[in-house]
Amino acid sequence: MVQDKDGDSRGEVHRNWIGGQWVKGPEVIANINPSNVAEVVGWYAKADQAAAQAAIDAAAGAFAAWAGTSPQLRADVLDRVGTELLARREALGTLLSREEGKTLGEGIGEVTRAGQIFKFFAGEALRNEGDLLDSIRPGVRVEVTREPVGVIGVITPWNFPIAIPAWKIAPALAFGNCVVFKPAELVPGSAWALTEILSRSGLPEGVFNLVMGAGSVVGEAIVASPRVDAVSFTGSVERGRALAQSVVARGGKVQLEMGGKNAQVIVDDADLPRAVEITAQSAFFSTGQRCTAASRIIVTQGIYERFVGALVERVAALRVDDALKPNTDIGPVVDMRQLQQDLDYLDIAQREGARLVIGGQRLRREAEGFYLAPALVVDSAPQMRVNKEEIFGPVASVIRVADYEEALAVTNDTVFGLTAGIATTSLRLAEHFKRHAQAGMVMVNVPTAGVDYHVPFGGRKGSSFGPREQGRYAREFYTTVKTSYVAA
Ligand code: UN1
Repeated sequence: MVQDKDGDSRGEVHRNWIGGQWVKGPEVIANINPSNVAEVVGWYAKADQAAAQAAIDAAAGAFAAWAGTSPQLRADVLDRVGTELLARREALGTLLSREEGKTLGEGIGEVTRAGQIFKFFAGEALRNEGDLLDSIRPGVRVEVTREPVGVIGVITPWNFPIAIPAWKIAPALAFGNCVVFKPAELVPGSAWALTEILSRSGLPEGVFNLVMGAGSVVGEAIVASPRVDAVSFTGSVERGRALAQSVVARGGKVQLEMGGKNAQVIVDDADLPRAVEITAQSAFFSTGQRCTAASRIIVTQGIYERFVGALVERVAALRVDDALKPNTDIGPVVDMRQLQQDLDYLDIAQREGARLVIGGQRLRREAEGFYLAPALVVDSAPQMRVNKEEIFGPVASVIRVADYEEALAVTNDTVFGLTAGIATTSLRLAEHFKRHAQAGMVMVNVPTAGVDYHVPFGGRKGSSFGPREQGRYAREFYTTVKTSYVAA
């Protein structure tokens, strides 16, 4: 590798973006490719507490001017970012797949989604409409308008390295907020690439800032700062709950997207090949590393044997390999910690009496990586830990139930409520499930994961907290309401 301008023999170190400057960090992190652990995708500067503070100050300083800009200016910036993401989706998708391990098709798809999100919110900047009413007092009018919130802390997970940042950053900027962005430490590459595009998009200094680093340092600084008006977080339940307490305690606004233990119900009248495809996609694609993935497959007894037989055949045919190889269906698990968690849950399931029918072993491929054969567990009971706790890997368990009523009861027997899916040809059951599944998103004959960007995203119970993300509903979190009374 070349000697870079930092005098660093590792190659170029990608810096943090603070107040319109590329800023070095006291430490450097290596971004490792989970398909080939010998490969460093890039080196990234790690921000410390002082850097996080500088980013927050820059954002706070830029807010008044940015909040007052023309919506046309904000729309133009977001539109340019969207255009560049779409134009470079192959290169950026490759980077994403190299650092996260999802397949190239999924990586390019995710960058495409990020581009579309920026374009969508470019339009939303121009559609920030309000209400005008007559007051109950004669001669007085009432206006209800939306104003930006201020500085938004954006804290994102590793499993969607560009789409989740996009669906928080784009609406934040569209409505006139400033942003301090802390991506997951495992995937700084896509975050940095997005920042580099934003740095050339026409944003004034300080409006958008990137601080890569540890949650316990950088995340903590964002959460604790009274200058950060709102925090949007996607990640674990444990971290989300703790973060919310700190933010709320100091009067900040918070939005959380956390875990799932999503059910995919298959009833007797389901179209079998379609049900199998939907389940394979929901449970195993993106290596099962989606909060929307289905991990409880609830099957009524009339179709049980045929369905499980066909699903096992489908899982056996899934090709697990390097994320960039053209025929790969399932890439590696993101890192060793996550792989160990997947393996531990498979042990737990078997100790609790469930039966592993396929997968679950580490796989050797050309290069050393975190490869795990997609695993299916059967004879599992709703109370087992494998059916209660989020695993976040290519691991699914099958629960046999007598009928639809029991399937619905098991679906709702969880502390989570993000997505719930049913495969059925019955309009009656589809309608009933749609109304009674306790989830923020219900899927009828489509996978539980893989959502659209122009409609609300979010869950109930322990899965989410605060207003919905995405689509027109995103405005709720990224704006604050003002009611004005005017007498002429
Ligand atoms: C999707 O399924 O398309 O962390 C998106 C997650 C979710 C995003 C899922 N917040 O997996």
